Amino acid sequence: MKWLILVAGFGLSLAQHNPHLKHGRTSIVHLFEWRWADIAAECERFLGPNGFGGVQISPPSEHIILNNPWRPWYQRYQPIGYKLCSRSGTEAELRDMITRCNNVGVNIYVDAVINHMCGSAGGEGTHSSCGSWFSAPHEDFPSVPYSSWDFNDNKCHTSNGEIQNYGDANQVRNCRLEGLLDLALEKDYVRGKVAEYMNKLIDMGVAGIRVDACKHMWPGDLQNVFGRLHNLNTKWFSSGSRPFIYQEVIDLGGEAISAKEYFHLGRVTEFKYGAKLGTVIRKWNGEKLSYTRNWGEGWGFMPNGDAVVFVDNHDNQRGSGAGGASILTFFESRLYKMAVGYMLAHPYGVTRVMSSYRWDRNFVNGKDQNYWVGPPSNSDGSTKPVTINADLTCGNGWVCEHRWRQIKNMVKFRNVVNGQPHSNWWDNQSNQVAFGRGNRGFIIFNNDDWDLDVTLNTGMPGGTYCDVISGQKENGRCTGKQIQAGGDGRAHFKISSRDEDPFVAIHAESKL
Ligand code: QV4
Ligand code: CA
Repeated sequence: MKWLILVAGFGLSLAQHNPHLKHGRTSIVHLFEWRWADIAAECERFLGPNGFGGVQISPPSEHIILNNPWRPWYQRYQPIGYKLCSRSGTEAELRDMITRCNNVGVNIYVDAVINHMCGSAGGEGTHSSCGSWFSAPHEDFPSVPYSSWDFNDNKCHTSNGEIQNYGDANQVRNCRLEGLLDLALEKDYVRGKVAEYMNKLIDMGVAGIRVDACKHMWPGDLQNVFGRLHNLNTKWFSSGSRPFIYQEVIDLGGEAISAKEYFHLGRVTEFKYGAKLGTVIRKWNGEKLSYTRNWGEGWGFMPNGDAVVFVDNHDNQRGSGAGGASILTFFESRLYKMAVGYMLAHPYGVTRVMSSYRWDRNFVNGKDQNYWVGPPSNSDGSTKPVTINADLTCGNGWVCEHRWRQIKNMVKFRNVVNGQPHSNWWDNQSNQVAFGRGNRGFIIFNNDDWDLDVTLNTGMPGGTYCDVISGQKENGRCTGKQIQAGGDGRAHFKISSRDEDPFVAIHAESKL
């Protein structure tokens, strides 16, 4: 009996850790600031056919509209209410997107901003994405409705009501983050409104939620809210499925609040992952790829079953959030592709791929003055559509890292090797390393300044394989390098340190 209760409790706490990915898919892509109509089309024409498991969307809730600076991306992290019209589109477009993506086996994960509403200096009026009236100075948001009773002002004891010291857990959770009006999630009423918002989305068919700014909310309050959530819509998910929860908590160590306080509620973003991987690939601080033999928990990362991992996110790719200068982004594409390739080949964590838009960086004293710049937009502030060029790259200022051949093919690699162990490790005690995933895949990197020339046991069945980095298998032929594995699984690899992409990856389905 005791044992049964234990098992039941364990099952309950792990339920929200499952992303419910379909058809053996393994990765999520963050289509940052994309319009719902473009995401729907991308699910059907690209993500479904290429084995992507899900999309993290930008916050769908009604948000403030800011003029100074002009229409920054971060206005969407300042909610005005829970109506579903946003810079990405209308509620009808959102619903259409969820339906169409689900119908091709691609899940939708919502970015939910529930710690706060807009900033205290947000003014009063109808400058909001659905046109709802609100008053920041009076903490009045009639479209929810929330009034000043629903905010934390009395619980915060700093001089100006702001978080001043991240060493004090009470401040971090009860005071304002950058002036953002802090919701009193201890109140049954507030919890009910937040859960109602999330349940509307769950009923529409989303598979889970990225919960923004969890460090700034008490785990007990979150537990209450998550406990109120419906099971996933049985039109697309098996009955009894709990929504996938992944919580944004930045924990690089040294603060009052640590990620592990949230593990029982769902997964947590592992920010050490991208910060360390960037440091290793850049060879900073004496780091070497050969030191990553025990990558994952061996590097002090959170337990595998609790982690969501990524090379960069929408904050740290523009220098805020966590990780600092070591974070790799599309701006340094050669190193970036290696980092994403490493992440997708390695078994640790649920992987999230970033997909960005371009902006002009302008560093002054190490800070990008243009970090605020919003998505490609027309003069009326509406977001430009994602156009697709003849070579399948994106136009109109959209980077579409997820469409880069090397990244797209590594997303597939991860699906093909899913469930296989990390195996057949090799390194040169410097920056040349290789590892396999059982007998289903093998990858090898040369991040040294000299050429790699080595014969290794890949663990793969004998045959000719197509490298999915320099090319790919198309109509049974290989457009890139070919790798011969003998009957004993041994194969010869040569990678020049000057190659466009100094790594090679083969898998069971790239066999010719
Ligand atoms: C300014 C001043 C304040 C002042 C305030 C009021 O800086 O000192 O009190 O005016 O007058 C924007 C502006 C910020 C402004 C604030 C309120 O950048 O200068 O404060 O609005 O008007 C994003 C952006 C923020 C942005 C916010 C809201 O990154 O710059 O603030 O959206 O628009 C921590 C957290 C972590 C967080 C990370 C960035 O622990 O949770 O910082 N990450 C998430 C999201 C992130 C988002 C938020 C949280 C907030 O990923 O994108 O912040 O929702 O580490
Ligand atoms: Ca808070």
